[in-house]
Amino acid sequence: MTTTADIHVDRAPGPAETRIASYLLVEYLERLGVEVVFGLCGHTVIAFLDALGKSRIRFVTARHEQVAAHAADGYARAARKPGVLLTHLGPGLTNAATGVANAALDSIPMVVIAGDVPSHYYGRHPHQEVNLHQDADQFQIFRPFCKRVYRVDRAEDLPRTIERAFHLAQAGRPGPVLVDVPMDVFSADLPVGAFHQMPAPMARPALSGAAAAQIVDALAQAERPVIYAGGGVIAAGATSELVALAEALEVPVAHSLMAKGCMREDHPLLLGMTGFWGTPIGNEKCRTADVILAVGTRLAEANSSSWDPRYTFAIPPTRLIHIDVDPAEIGRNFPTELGVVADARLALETLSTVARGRTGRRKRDRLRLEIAEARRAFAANWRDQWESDQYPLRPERILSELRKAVPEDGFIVTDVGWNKNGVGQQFPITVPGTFITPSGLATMGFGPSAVLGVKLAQPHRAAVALIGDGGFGANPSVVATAMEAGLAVVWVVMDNAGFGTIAGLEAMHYGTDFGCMFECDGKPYRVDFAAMARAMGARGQMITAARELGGALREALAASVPTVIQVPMENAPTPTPGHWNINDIYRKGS
Ligand SMILES: Cc1ncc(C[n+]2csc(CCOP(=O)(O)OP(=O)(O)O)c2C)c(N)n1
Repeated sequence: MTTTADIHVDRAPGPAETRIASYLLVEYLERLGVEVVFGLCGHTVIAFLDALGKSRIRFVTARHEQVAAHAADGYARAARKPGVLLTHLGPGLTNAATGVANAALDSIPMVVIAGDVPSHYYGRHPHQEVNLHQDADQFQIFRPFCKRVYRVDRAEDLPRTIERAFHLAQAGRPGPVLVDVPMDVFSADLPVGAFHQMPAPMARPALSGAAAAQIVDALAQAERPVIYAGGGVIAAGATSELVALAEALEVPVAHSLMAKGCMREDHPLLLGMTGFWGTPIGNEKCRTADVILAVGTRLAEANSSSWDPRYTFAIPPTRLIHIDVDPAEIGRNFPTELGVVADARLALETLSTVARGRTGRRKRDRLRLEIAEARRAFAANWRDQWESDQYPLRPERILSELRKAVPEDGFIVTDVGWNKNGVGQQFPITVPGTFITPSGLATMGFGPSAVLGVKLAQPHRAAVALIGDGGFGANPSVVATAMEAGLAVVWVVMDNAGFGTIAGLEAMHYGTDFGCMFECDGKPYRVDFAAMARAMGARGQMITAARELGGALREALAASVPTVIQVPMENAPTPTPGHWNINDIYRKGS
């Protein structure tokens, strides 16, 4: 008698042998090295979930698809591999859209697998389908921000489409790809060998020797050169190459928000962040540079002071050399003397090798001293605040306690608001990749969720989300998800009882904070997030004096369950050495 065991032992599959697509798909994901899928269920994806449940892949179920998407984004940043997100159709997909768009604008590799209505209902407008103006149209919702949106209309296209998705999410400039799968496709039969094609190993584009020599010449001969690093430098793992180039030619380094951590905070050639919330020396050195080498950056508005030549970049007369993996980034906002499409690590590696072999460059004897003095002078603005005992706390005191408590290799994940702007400007980061922030879309609600993925990717390192009460309130269900997933993350809620950054902006221009503060019966309204965390089974502590914060942080970092630390805070603005031209637009009427 033939047993089932006999069938599976040492037998090559016959040509007609088939299995259900979702089981083959999950095995393929395992072979791709996928270790975790983030998502939320729906009737369109339970065939896939059954297969996931029988696999080695972990499934982290969130209570809102935006949380799952940000967690997948955080995971991708900390694990340095694509995040994988699973969503139901219609409302699941639209809920996820913000999180996926956030990943897209920060060039984070992600594959989104979404269930859809059965393919044979095409044109009949079934339950939960997005179809108002086109039939079977839900995947189009992701079109403006995904590198590709695929709808799989035939089961036999699923293997090829998934392979394309993983290839495209990582190739060139990384980003999300959507694979929209009608639910009958998950349950269709496919030949057992259908998922045979793996994504091709890719050699990244390098810098030619001639271009490298030209760039090193320009930097060496310049009187006031600057290297301007963007998030592409961190994403490409190019920070040691960046430091090597800067040191070989004695060129100072300024950076975007996304590139914070590209050089140790105490490196004598580091100018800091540029733009509206940047540092005065960063803005000044960039504005007065004769040559700027920009690498892996969009030269985005916030970091470029709205491209106004009076503040951060005056190009021309500054000559710009721009290296980016995406040709679309080159020459968009500034005239560019030389554009190079290359991987940041390969380019900086070649440049540093050429630079080290070069003799003769302009002397820049006073440079390190000048940087040290300027950075000291700017830091003097908040030195007292770092020690301040006031209650509600000064935001700077929160930063200083955090810096003391979190190990250098711990992750600081921010949201938007004082947390992002203050950390970008004032918080020392020494290990590349430990600062994680939503830059391009600047999504309120990113930080509390992204930290889940970060901790999952690096379970042995500290992971702290520094966020406002607005950002935390956007989706407090993250605490329940962390409990279920066993993730001992820490949320530090900077609580100013409102959307403080916008309240401050409105107060500055209109003398009111209407619509920006949390109020109940005309009084400030504070949610007790610490008590809420305890109700969810997590730890929660409300800080009642500045001196409590350090101990609370250390206990939270040592705990094996997640902790919310709520810190009542003064709504004080972050210093703004740069410019944002929205401030020229507001007009007050009667
Ligand atoms: C989803 C989303 N909605 C609105 C905004 C606009 N916005 C930018 S900062 C901010 C306030 C954030 O408040 P909070 O999290 O409490 O931080 P704070 O500004 O008080 O430091 C808002 C609403 C945004 N960035 N994202």
